[in-house]
Amino acid sequence: MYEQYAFQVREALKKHHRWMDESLTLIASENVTSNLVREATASDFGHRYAEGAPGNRFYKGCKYIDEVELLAIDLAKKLFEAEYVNLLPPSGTIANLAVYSALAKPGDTMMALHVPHGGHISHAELSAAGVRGLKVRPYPFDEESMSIDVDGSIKAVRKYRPKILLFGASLFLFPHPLKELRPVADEVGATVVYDAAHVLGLIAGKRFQAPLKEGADIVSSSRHKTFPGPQGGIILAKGKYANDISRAVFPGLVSNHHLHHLAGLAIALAEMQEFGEAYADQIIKNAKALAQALHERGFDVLCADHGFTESHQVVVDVSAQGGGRVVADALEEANIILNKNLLPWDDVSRSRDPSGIRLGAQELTRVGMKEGEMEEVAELIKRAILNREGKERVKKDVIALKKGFHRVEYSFDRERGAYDYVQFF
Ligand code: DSN
Repeated sequence: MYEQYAFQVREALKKHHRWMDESLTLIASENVTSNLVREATASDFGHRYAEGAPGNRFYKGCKYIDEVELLAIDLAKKLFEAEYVNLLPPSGTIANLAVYSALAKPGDTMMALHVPHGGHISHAELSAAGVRGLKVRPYPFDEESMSIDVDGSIKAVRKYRPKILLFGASLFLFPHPLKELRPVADEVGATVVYDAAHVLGLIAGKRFQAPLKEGADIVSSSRHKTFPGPQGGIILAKGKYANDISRAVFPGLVSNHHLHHLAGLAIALAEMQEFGEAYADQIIKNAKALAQALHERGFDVLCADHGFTESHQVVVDVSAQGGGRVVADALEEANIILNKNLLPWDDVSRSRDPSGIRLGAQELTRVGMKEGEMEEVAELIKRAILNREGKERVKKDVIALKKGFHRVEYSFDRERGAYDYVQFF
């Protein structure tokens, strides 16, 4: 009697796959994993428990899980040049909460970016920072260059004497001033934390910035945005934070980590060792090309005087076209998938109807698109939004453009016979 529901789910998955297959996927926080990674995430590891550390588990049956976890730790330490690695958090937000728990107690102050300036919700009192009882003070921010105001922040740090200086963002166009603000962190005894969720793949590819070398003590992150792993979290740190972070994660916030995702992560780490530099390079080239092409077609792309972007992201003020909600809805009808986004001048209460849209080039780059295709993507967006052409006509051309791009590049799949990432059922 209930079998129909099982098949309903399967049908929905099939339809979703087909839709994504025929879409230009530009959400800046997503990516596609290779088939090798997907095979690992569908493995028996996903049925098992392995609380504790490799070689010292509370469960039996962990021989091969230990092998994979040790390999993943080793690969992560090498790739990110980190003294300590924790791969257990199931998400970036839990990774952040674990770091807050390790470093601060309720009532302590943290400085972070205000959400409309790009801060992630887990940096805010309404989310993980508030769960830990932290008071959050925003960095002064320069809206024109979309950058943290260094002089203003030095003054603010001296005034508020935070326990944690948190860098990193969800709206993240340019590197953050770690070198510039590290001295004032030392002056007030603050620990410097960097949320690398959006740019972890660019960091792995030695592009953007190297937070642990530029002044961060701890990097906290998800691992499925520009870093193309299965969903989950990761913490990288200097050795002296190892015990506090380990305890905060287990037994603090995580009981069993997700072992199938751990196996997929190990493979993604190997992929990024091999292909990360080429991948990160192309992501940034594509983001710049997309920004330029949208700008030339009349869109108000942020930071035109600053080269638009140094990351995977492109941010556009679409208030003249009806705002982020209207534009994202219209584009979805044409199979162009991106998200509406608060811009720095939006009040946070406008999060459901903000002024902007945010585009990420990382996923289309992963399936092989280059600068030429970014021009075509910009033209399709223009036709749908500025020309107000019929969505069905634009969609037809979106599907035609996407047809040639079904293989996950920058992975070992190609050497193994390059099968199609959408053919899963
Ligand atoms: N909220 C996600 C984003 O930036 O899209 C990150 O968790």
